[in-house]
Amino acid sequence: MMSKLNNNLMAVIAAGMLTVSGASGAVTFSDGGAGLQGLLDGNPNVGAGTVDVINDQMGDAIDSYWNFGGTGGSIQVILGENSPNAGVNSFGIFSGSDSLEVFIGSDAADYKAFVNYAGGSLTANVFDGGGTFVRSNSIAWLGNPFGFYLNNGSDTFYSDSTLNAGGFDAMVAYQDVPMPGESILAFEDGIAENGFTNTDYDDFVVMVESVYPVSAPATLALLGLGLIGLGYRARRKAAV
Ligand SMILES: [Ca+2]
Ligand SMILES: [Ca+2]
Repeated sequence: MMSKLNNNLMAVIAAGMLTVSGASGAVTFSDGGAGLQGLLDGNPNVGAGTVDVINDQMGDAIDSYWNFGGTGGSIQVILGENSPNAGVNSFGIFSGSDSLEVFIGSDAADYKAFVNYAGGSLTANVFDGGGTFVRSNSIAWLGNPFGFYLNNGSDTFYSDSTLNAGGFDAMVAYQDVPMPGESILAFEDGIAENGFTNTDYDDFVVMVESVYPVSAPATLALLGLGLIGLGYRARRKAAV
């Protein structure tokens, strides 16, 4: 009886560790991170040395879904696009089957979008680098939480890796850089370029503000249960 209980606990521990390990794995850059690092270091909104593209990664379990801050608004700035798809890339927010396009291919780096959720509607107001209003886009919206997507004209990549072909991690995120409340989202649109062989994650990069990643309570609960199980196992062995 006790042996069977231990076996069950160990199975839970293994499942929990697999979940945590797979979910928190960092993306691997085909260029060692040089492309994205250079883009961020060279952008005045970020600044050289502010972000370490390898060590500052938020982790895939954390960057899948997001909430608006208390004000219900967010500001988004295009930091750069290093992709042959830059002219057609479309970036936006999704929740379930709903989606709101924020930036389109003709938008230049330094464009900004103010996204507001009010009265059951989500609205993106887009401005050019000089602060001139460009357009507004609005849809009915059920609210938090939401994910981010990038469409390259033929394929759509989601911040939730489980929605991507092969579970591909198409977006790496960095939090609290350079200011608290700001995050950087860096997309890979490599399917159209070279299959998955080009993973430089500098194809579409934006800074977001006043949006916060949703934690992963299910994953943390599994880890907690696993740790409890390990402690129990250790005591049993010590007793013998
Ligand atoms: Ca990710
Ligand atoms: Ca790429």
